[in-house]
Amino acid sequence: MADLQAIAENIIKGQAPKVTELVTEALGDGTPVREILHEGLIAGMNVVGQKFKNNEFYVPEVLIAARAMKQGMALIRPRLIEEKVEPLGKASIGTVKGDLHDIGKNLVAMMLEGAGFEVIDLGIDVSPEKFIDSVKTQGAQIICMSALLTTTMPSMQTTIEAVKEAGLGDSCKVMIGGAPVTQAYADQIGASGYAPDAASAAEIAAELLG
Ligand code: B1M
Repeated sequence: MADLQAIAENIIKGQAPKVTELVTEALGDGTPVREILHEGLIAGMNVVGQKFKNNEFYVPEVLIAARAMKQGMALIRPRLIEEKVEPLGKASIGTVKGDLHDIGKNLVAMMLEGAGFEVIDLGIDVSPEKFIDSVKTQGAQIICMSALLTTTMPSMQTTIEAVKEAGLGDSCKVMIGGAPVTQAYADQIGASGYAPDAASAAEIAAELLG
C-alpha cells in the first residue's frame, strides 16, 4: 500500500528523487490519483506554506519543496486529466505592467499550484489586457496581481477598472499582493482580496472561490 504520508514528508524535505520514486510506486499499486494529490503532494505543500508563514522556512526551502512538488505533479498530471479530477479553480497570475520582480510572484504561483489550483503564469510586465484575456480565453476565475514597486501599484487599479469595463466584474475575482501592497490599498481600489504572503495567498484564493 502506498505511503502517502512519506510523499508529504519528502515534499517538506524537498527530496525530489524520493517523491518521484514514491509517487511512481503509488501509481503502480493502484492508489487513487486523488489520494496521491491531496493526501501526499498537497498535504506536504500545506505544511511548507505554514512553515513559511511562521518563519520556520525561508525562500530557498520553499523553492526546493516546490521543485519536488512539480516533479510529483508531472507524474500524476496525465492521470488527473484522464480521470477528470477537477482543480480547485483556475488562477492567472502575473507581475503588473512595468514591474520585473518575479521571485514573490513565483512563490505565490507555486503555493497556488500546491493547494490544487490550475495556474496560468503570465510572467512579468503584464498589461491589464493580458490579464483580461486570461479570463476571456483561458477561463481564469481569479486574477492574481503582484507588484513590488510603489510606481507600478496603480496598474493594479487600472486592471481592476478594465475588468469591470469588460463586464467581467461578476465572473472573476481579483487578488493582489507584494511588498508595498496593503489591505487598505486593496480596499481602496476594489480588489476582492489581499494576501501578505504566498501561503496566505493560496488560502485567500480558495476562500474567494469557495
Ligand atoms: Co528591486 N526594488 N528594483 N530588483 N528589489 C525592491 C522592491 C526595493 C524595495 C529595493 C529598495 O530600494 N530597498 C525597491 C522598490 C522601492 C519602492 O518602490 N518602494 C526596488 C527598486 C527601486 C528597483 C529598481 C527600480 C532599481 C533600479 O533599477 N533603479 C528596479 C526596477 C525594475 C522593474 O521592475 N522595472 C529593480 C530591479 C530589481 C532586480 C531585477 C535587480 C531584482 C528582481 C529580480 C527578480 O525578481 N527576478 C530586484 C530585487 C531582487 C529586489 C529586492 C532586493 C527583493 C525583492 C524580492 O524578491 N523579495 C527588493 C528589496 C527587498 O524587498 N528587500 C527590491 C523576496 C520575495 C519573496 O518577496 O516579492 O515581497 P516579495 O513577495 C512576498 C510577498 O510580498 C507576497 O508573497 C511573497 C512571499 O511571501 N506576495 C504576494 C508577492 N506577490 C504577491 C501576490 C499576491 C499575494 C502575495 O496575490 C496575488
